[in-house]
Amino acid sequence: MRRMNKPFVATRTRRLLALAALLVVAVCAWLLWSAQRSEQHQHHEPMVCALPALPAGAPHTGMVWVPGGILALGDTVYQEEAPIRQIAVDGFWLDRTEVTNDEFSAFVQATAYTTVAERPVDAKAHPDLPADMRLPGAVVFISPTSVSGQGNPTQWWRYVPGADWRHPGGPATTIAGRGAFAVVNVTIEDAQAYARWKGSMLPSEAQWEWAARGAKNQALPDHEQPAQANTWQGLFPVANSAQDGFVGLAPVGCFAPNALGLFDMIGNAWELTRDAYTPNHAVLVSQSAQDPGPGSVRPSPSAKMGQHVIKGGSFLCAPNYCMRYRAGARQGQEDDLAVSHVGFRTARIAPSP
Ligand SMILES: [Ca+2]
Repeated sequence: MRRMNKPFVATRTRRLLALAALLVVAVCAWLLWSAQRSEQHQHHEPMVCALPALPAGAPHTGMVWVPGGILALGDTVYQEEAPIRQIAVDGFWLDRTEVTNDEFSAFVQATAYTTVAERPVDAKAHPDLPADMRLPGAVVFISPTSVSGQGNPTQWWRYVPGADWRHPGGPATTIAGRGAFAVVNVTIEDAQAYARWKGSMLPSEAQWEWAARGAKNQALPDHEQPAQANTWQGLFPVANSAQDGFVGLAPVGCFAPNALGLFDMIGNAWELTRDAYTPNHAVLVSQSAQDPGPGSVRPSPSAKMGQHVIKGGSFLCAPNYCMRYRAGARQGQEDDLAVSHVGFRTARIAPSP
Protein backbone atom coordinates (compact mmCIF):
# COMPACT_ATOMS: atom_id res chain seq x y z
CA MET A 1 0.00 0.00 0.00
CA ARG A 2 2.72 2.42 1.04
CA ARG A 3 4.67 1.76 -2.15
CA MET A 4 1.51 2.41 -4.19
CA ASN A 5 0.73 5.59 -2.24
CA LYS A 6 4.11 7.28 -2.78
CA PRO A 7 3.47 8.36 -6.40
CA PHE A 8 -0.04 9.38 -5.44
CA VAL A 9 1.28 11.55 -2.58
CA ALA A 10 3.95 13.07 -4.86
CA THR A 11 1.37 13.84 -7.53
CA ARG A 12 -0.94 15.39 -4.98
CA THR A 13 1.92 17.53 -3.59
CA ARG A 14 2.79 18.70 -7.10
CA ARG A 15 -0.83 19.54 -7.76
CA LEU A 16 -1.11 21.41 -4.48
CA LEU A 17 2.09 23.32 -5.22
CA ALA A 18 0.87 24.18 -8.71
CA LEU A 19 -2.47 25.30 -7.27
CA ALA A 20 -0.68 27.44 -4.67
CA ALA A 21 1.52 28.98 -7.37
CA LEU A 22 -1.56 29.72 -9.47
CA LEU A 23 -3.22 31.31 -6.46
CA VAL A 24 -0.17 33.50 -5.81
CA VAL A 25 -0.11 34.61 -9.46
CA ALA A 26 -3.84 35.33 -9.39
CA VAL A 27 -3.58 37.34 -6.15
CA CYS A 28 -0.62 39.33 -7.52
CA ALA A 29 -2.48 40.04 -10.77
CA TRP A 30 -5.56 41.16 -8.83
CA LEU A 31 -3.46 43.40 -6.55
CA LEU A 32 -1.75 44.97 -9.58
CA TRP A 33 -5.05 45.47 -11.39
CA SER A 34 -6.76 47.02 -8.38
CA ALA A 35 -3.75 49.29 -7.72
CA GLN A 36 -3.83 50.52 -11.33
CA ARG A 37 -7.59 50.94 -11.20
CA SER A 38 -7.41 52.97 -8.01
CA GLU A 39 -4.59 55.07 -9.50
CA GLN A 40 -6.74 55.77 -12.57
CA HIS A 41 -9.64 56.74 -10.36
CA GLN A 42 -7.50 59.00 -8.21
CA HIS A 43 -5.83 60.70 -11.18
CA HIS A 44 -8.32 63.34 -12.22
CA GLU A 45 -6.73 65.99 -14.37
CA PRO A 46 -8.56 69.34 -14.40
CA MET A 47 -10.17 70.35 -17.70
CA VAL A 48 -9.88 74.07 -16.91
CA CYS A 49 -7.79 76.19 -14.53
CA ALA A 50 -9.03 79.53 -13.21
CA LEU A 51 -7.04 82.56 -14.34
CA PRO A 52 -6.74 85.67 -12.15
CA ALA A 53 -8.76 88.70 -13.27
CA LEU A 54 -6.90 91.24 -15.37
CA PRO A 55 -6.73 94.85 -14.15
CA ALA A 56 -9.88 96.80 -15.03
CA GLY A 57 -9.53 98.73 -18.28
CA ALA A 58 -6.56 96.67 -19.51
CA PRO A 59 -6.10 97.88 -23.10
CA HIS A 60 -5.35 94.53 -24.76
CA THR A 61 -7.57 91.71 -23.56
CA GLY A 62 -5.67 88.71 -22.29
CA MET A 63 -2.29 90.38 -22.82
CA VAL A 64 0.31 91.64 -20.36
CA TRP A 65 2.87 94.39 -20.85
CA VAL A 66 6.47 93.25 -21.17
CA PRO A 67 8.82 96.17 -20.43
CA GLY A 68 11.89 96.63 -22.64
CA GLY A 69 15.50 96.00 -21.69
CA ILE A 70 18.70 94.22 -22.63
CA LEU A 71 18.38 90.45 -23.02
CA ALA A 72 21.20 87.91 -22.80
CA LEU A 73 19.77 85.71 -25.55
CA GLY A 74 20.71 82.04 -25.37
CA ASP A 75 21.97 79.48 -22.86
CA THR A 76 24.75 76.93 -22.44
CA VAL A 77 23.13 73.48 -22.41
CA TYR A 78 22.83 72.69 -26.14
CA GLN A 79 24.93 74.02 -29.01
CA GLU A 80 21.99 75.67 -30.78
CA GLU A 81 21.66 78.06 -27.78
CA ALA A 82 25.17 79.46 -28.25
CA PRO A 83 26.70 81.99 -28.32
CA ILE A 84 24.88 84.11 -25.75
CA ARG A 85 24.15 87.50 -27.35
CA GLN A 86 23.14 90.81 -25.80
CA ILE A 87 20.05 92.16 -27.54
CA ALA A 88 17.89 95.21 -26.90
CA VAL A 89 14.20 94.42 -26.71
CA ASP A 90 11.56 97.16 -26.80
CA GLY A 91 8.49 96.90 -24.61
CA PHE A 92 5.56 94.99 -26.13
CA TRP A 93 2.36 93.17 -25.24
CA LEU A 94 2.15 89.39 -25.04
CA ASP A 95 -0.74 86.96 -24.55
CA ARG A 96 -0.59 85.80 -20.95
CA THR A 97 -1.52 82.26 -22.00
CA GLU A 98 -1.01 80.02 -24.98
CA VAL A 99 -3.82 80.36 -27.54
CA THR A 100 -6.56 77.93 -26.51
CA ASN A 101 -8.83 75.65 -28.53
CA ASP A 102 -11.75 78.00 -27.75
CA GLU A 103 -9.83 81.01 -29.04
CA PHE A 104 -8.64 79.22 -32.16
CA SER A 105 -12.16 77.92 -32.73
CA ALA A 106 -13.51 81.51 -32.73
CA PHE A 107 -10.95 82.39 -35.41
CA VAL A 108 -11.86 79.38 -37.57
CA GLN A 109 -15.58 80.11 -37.23
CA ALA A 110 -15.07 83.75 -38.18
CA THR A 111 -12.82 83.10 -41.18
CA ALA A 112 -13.58 79.51 -42.33
CA TYR A 113 -9.83 78.95 -42.16
CA THR A 114 -8.50 75.48 -42.95
CA THR A 115 -5.29 74.57 -41.11
CA VAL A 116 -2.30 73.01 -42.84
CA ALA A 117 -2.94 69.66 -41.12
CA GLU A 118 -6.41 69.55 -42.66
CA ARG A 119 -5.09 69.93 -46.21
CA PRO A 120 -3.53 67.21 -48.38
CA VAL A 121 0.26 67.33 -48.42
CA ASP A 122 1.76 69.06 -51.46
CA ALA A 123 3.07 66.18 -53.59
CA LYS A 124 5.44 68.50 -55.47
CA ALA A 125 7.04 69.69 -52.25
CA HIS A 126 7.38 66.12 -50.95
CA PRO A 127 7.68 63.75 -53.94
CA ASP A 128 9.23 60.95 -51.87
CA LEU A 129 6.56 60.72 -49.20
CA PRO A 130 4.56 57.47 -48.96
CA ALA A 131 0.87 57.81 -49.90
CA ASP A 132 -0.46 57.64 -46.30
CA MET A 133 1.79 60.54 -45.28
CA ARG A 134 0.31 62.70 -48.03
CA LEU A 135 -3.10 62.47 -46.42
CA PRO A 136 -4.10 65.39 -44.22
CA GLY A 137 -2.76 64.75 -40.73
CA ALA A 138 -0.28 65.56 -38.01
CA VAL A 139 2.59 64.00 -36.12
CA VAL A 140 1.34 62.65 -32.79
CA PHE A 141 3.28 61.54 -29.73
CA ILE A 142 2.41 57.97 -28.76
CA SER A 143 4.17 56.67 -25.65
CA PRO A 144 5.76 53.30 -26.46
CA THR A 145 5.97 50.47 -23.92
CA SER A 146 9.67 50.01 -24.66
CA VAL A 147 12.31 51.64 -26.86
CA SER A 148 15.59 50.63 -28.40
CA GLY A 149 17.73 53.61 -27.39
CA GLN A 150 16.73 57.23 -27.96
CA GLY A 151 18.30 57.72 -31.37
CA ASN A 152 15.18 57.07 -33.39
CA PRO A 153 12.26 59.39 -32.52
CA THR A 154 9.91 57.46 -34.84
CA GLN A 155 9.61 55.06 -31.90
CA TRP A 156 7.34 57.65 -30.23
CA TRP A 157 6.33 60.03 -33.03
CA ARG A 158 3.86 58.85 -35.64
CA TYR A 159 2.24 60.58 -38.60
CA VAL A 160 -1.48 60.11 -38.00
CA PRO A 161 -3.84 60.85 -40.92
CA GLY A 162 -6.85 62.73 -39.59
CA ALA A 163 -5.00 64.29 -36.67
CA ASP A 164 -5.45 68.07 -36.57
CA TRP A 165 -6.25 70.81 -34.05
CA ARG A 166 -9.80 69.47 -33.58
CA HIS A 167 -8.56 65.88 -33.30
CA PRO A 168 -5.29 66.22 -31.40
CA GLY A 169 -4.55 62.49 -31.12
CA GLY A 170 -6.14 61.36 -34.40
CA PRO A 171 -9.61 61.07 -35.94
CA ALA A 172 -11.05 59.20 -32.95
CA THR A 173 -10.06 61.98 -30.52
CA THR A 174 -11.79 65.29 -29.88
CA ILE A 175 -11.36 68.67 -28.21
CA ALA A 176 -14.85 68.48 -26.69
CA GLY A 177 -14.43 69.68 -23.10
CA ARG A 178 -10.90 70.82 -23.88
CA GLY A 179 -11.65 74.41 -24.85
CA ALA A 180 -9.20 75.73 -22.25
CA PHE A 181 -6.35 73.57 -23.50
CA ALA A 182 -3.59 75.04 -25.65
CA VAL A 183 -4.34 74.55 -29.33
CA VAL A 184 -1.82 72.18 -30.95
CA ASN A 185 -1.23 70.61 -34.36
CA VAL A 186 -0.91 74.12 -35.80
CA THR A 187 1.88 75.30 -38.11
CA ILE A 188 3.57 78.69 -38.55
CA GLU A 189 1.12 79.54 -41.36
CA ASP A 190 -1.86 78.75 -39.12
CA ALA A 191 -0.43 80.70 -36.18
CA GLN A 192 0.32 83.73 -38.34
CA ALA A 193 -3.16 83.65 -39.86
CA TYR A 194 -4.66 83.64 -36.36
CA ALA A 195 -2.33 86.44 -35.23
CA ARG A 196 -3.25 88.63 -38.23
CA TRP A 197 -6.93 88.07 -37.51
CA LYS A 198 -6.35 89.23 -33.93
CA GLY A 199 -4.42 92.30 -35.05
CA SER A 200 -1.35 90.79 -33.39
CA MET A 201 1.79 89.00 -34.57
CA LEU A 202 3.91 86.14 -33.38
CA PRO A 203 6.67 87.17 -30.96
CA SER A 204 10.24 87.13 -32.21
CA GLU A 205 12.56 84.66 -30.48
CA ALA A 206 14.17 87.52 -28.53
CA GLN A 207 10.81 88.93 -27.44
CA TRP A 208 9.65 85.50 -26.37
CA GLU A 209 12.83 84.70 -24.42
CA TRP A 210 12.90 88.12 -22.74
CA ALA A 211 9.30 87.67 -21.62
CA ALA A 212 9.94 84.11 -20.41
CA ARG A 213 12.82 85.41 -18.28
CA GLY A 214 10.42 87.86 -16.66
CA ALA A 215 12.17 90.81 -18.36
CA LYS A 216 15.46 89.98 -16.63
CA ASN A 217 18.79 89.93 -18.41
CA GLN A 218 20.39 86.77 -17.08
CA ALA A 219 19.51 83.15 -17.54
CA LEU A 220 18.63 81.33 -14.32
CA PRO A 221 21.81 80.07 -12.68
CA ASP A 222 20.63 76.47 -12.72
CA HIS A 223 19.20 74.26 -15.41
CA GLU A 224 16.92 72.25 -13.15
CA GLN A 225 13.58 70.95 -14.31
CA PRO A 226 11.09 73.62 -13.16
CA ALA A 227 8.41 72.65 -10.65
CA GLN A 228 5.85 75.18 -11.91
CA ALA A 229 5.52 73.87 -15.45
CA ASN A 230 3.93 70.98 -17.30
CA THR A 231 6.91 68.84 -18.26
CA TRP A 232 7.71 65.10 -18.08
CA GLN A 233 8.66 63.39 -14.83
CA GLY A 234 10.13 59.92 -15.22
CA LEU A 235 12.07 58.15 -17.92
CA PHE A 236 11.09 59.57 -21.34
CA PRO A 237 9.40 58.19 -23.44
CA VAL A 238 8.23 55.10 -21.57
CA ALA A 239 7.56 56.10 -17.93
CA ASN A 240 5.55 59.24 -17.14
CA SER A 241 4.81 59.63 -13.42
CA ALA A 242 2.94 62.94 -14.04
CA GLN A 243 4.00 64.33 -10.67
CA ASP A 244 3.06 67.77 -12.00
CA GLY A 245 -0.53 66.55 -12.36
CA PHE A 246 -0.62 66.06 -16.13
CA VAL A 247 0.30 63.10 -18.32
CA GLY A 248 -0.11 65.08 -21.54
CA LEU A 249 -1.16 68.59 -22.48
CA ALA A 250 -2.82 70.74 -19.79
CA PRO A 251 -5.40 73.52 -19.84
CA VAL A 252 -3.63 76.91 -19.87
CA GLY A 253 -2.89 78.62 -16.56
CA CYS A 254 -2.66 75.58 -14.25
CA PHE A 255 0.81 76.52 -13.00
CA ALA A 256 2.05 79.67 -11.25
CA PRO A 257 2.75 82.55 -13.68
CA ASN A 258 6.18 84.15 -13.99
CA ALA A 259 7.03 87.61 -12.60
CA LEU A 260 5.20 89.34 -15.47
CA GLY A 261 2.01 87.30 -15.05
CA LEU A 262 2.69 85.04 -18.05
CA PHE A 263 1.52 81.44 -17.77
CA ASP A 264 3.10 78.29 -19.19
CA MET A 265 5.99 80.05 -20.93
CA ILE A 266 7.90 76.91 -20.00
CA GLY A 267 6.35 73.51 -20.68
CA ASN A 268 2.88 72.46 -21.85
CA ALA A 269 3.09 73.30 -25.59
CA TRP A 270 6.14 74.48 -27.53
CA GLU A 271 5.44 77.98 -28.87
CA LEU A 272 6.06 79.14 -32.42
CA THR A 273 7.94 82.40 -32.98
CA ARG A 274 8.09 84.46 -36.17
CA ASP A 275 11.84 83.89 -36.56
CA ALA A 276 13.23 81.50 -39.15
CA TYR A 277 15.37 78.84 -37.46
CA THR A 278 19.13 79.19 -37.43
CA PRO A 279 21.42 76.44 -36.13
CA ASN A 280 22.80 78.78 -33.42
CA HIS A 281 22.96 82.47 -32.41
CA ALA A 282 26.07 83.28 -34.47
CA VAL A 283 23.84 85.23 -36.87
CA LEU A 284 20.69 86.78 -35.52
CA VAL A 285 17.52 86.65 -37.55
CA SER A 286 15.60 89.61 -36.22
CA GLN A 287 15.46 92.06 -33.36
CA SER A 288 12.30 93.51 -31.96
CA ALA A 289 13.81 97.02 -32.21
CA GLN A 290 13.72 96.60 -35.97
CA ASP A 291 10.42 94.84 -36.02
CA PRO A 292 9.32 94.52 -39.64
CA GLY A 293 5.63 94.39 -38.76
CA PRO A 294 2.81 91.98 -38.07
CA GLY A 295 3.21 88.48 -39.34
CA SER A 296 6.41 89.10 -41.26
CA VAL A 297 9.52 87.03 -41.17
CA ARG A 298 13.02 88.27 -41.83
CA PRO A 299 15.22 85.62 -43.41
CA SER A 300 18.96 85.67 -42.76
CA PRO A 301 21.80 84.07 -44.72
CA SER A 302 22.16 81.28 -42.14
CA ALA A 303 18.43 80.73 -41.65
CA LYS A 304 17.33 77.20 -42.27
CA MET A 305 14.61 77.60 -44.83
CA GLY A 306 11.39 75.87 -44.05
CA GLN A 307 11.77 75.94 -40.28
CA HIS A 308 10.86 78.42 -37.54
CA VAL A 309 12.09 78.71 -33.98
CA ILE A 310 9.92 77.19 -31.27
CA LYS A 311 10.46 78.04 -27.60
CA GLY A 312 9.67 76.89 -24.08
CA GLY A 313 9.66 73.12 -24.38
CA SER A 314 6.58 70.99 -23.84
CA PHE A 315 4.91 68.36 -21.67
CA LEU A 316 7.39 65.94 -23.24
CA CYS A 317 10.59 67.58 -21.94
CA ALA A 318 12.34 65.35 -19.41
CA PRO A 319 15.71 65.44 -17.62
CA ASN A 320 16.83 62.35 -19.59
CA TYR A 321 15.69 63.73 -22.94
CA CYS A 322 15.26 67.24 -24.35
CA MET A 323 16.11 69.44 -21.34
CA ARG A 324 14.48 72.33 -23.14
CA TYR A 325 12.30 73.48 -20.25
CA ARG A 326 14.35 76.72 -20.16
CA ALA A 327 13.81 80.21 -21.57
CA GLY A 328 17.06 80.03 -23.57
CA ALA A 329 16.28 76.65 -25.15
CA ARG A 330 15.15 76.53 -28.76
CA GLN A 331 14.37 74.12 -31.53
CA GLY A 332 13.52 74.28 -35.23
CA GLN A 333 10.02 73.27 -36.33
CA GLU A 334 9.18 72.33 -39.92
CA ASP A 335 6.85 74.94 -41.43
CA ASP A 336 4.50 72.47 -43.10
CA LEU A 337 4.28 69.85 -40.37
CA ALA A 338 1.73 70.01 -37.55
CA VAL A 339 2.81 68.31 -34.33
CA SER A 340 0.86 67.42 -31.18
CA HIS A 341 3.16 69.34 -28.83
CA VAL A 342 3.41 72.67 -30.72
CA GLY A 343 1.16 75.68 -30.13
CA PHE A 344 1.71 79.45 -29.88
CA ARG A 345 0.77 82.79 -28.32
CA THR A 346 0.66 86.24 -29.90
CA ALA A 347 2.40 89.57 -29.32
CA ARG A 348 1.50 93.16 -30.13
CA ILE A 349 3.48 96.36 -30.57
CA ALA A 350 1.49 99.10 -28.87
CA PRO A 351 2.07 101.87 -26.31
CA SER A 352 2.78 100.87 -22.71
CA PRO A 353 -0.09 100.95 -20.22
CA1 LIG B 1 3.40 66.60 -17.13
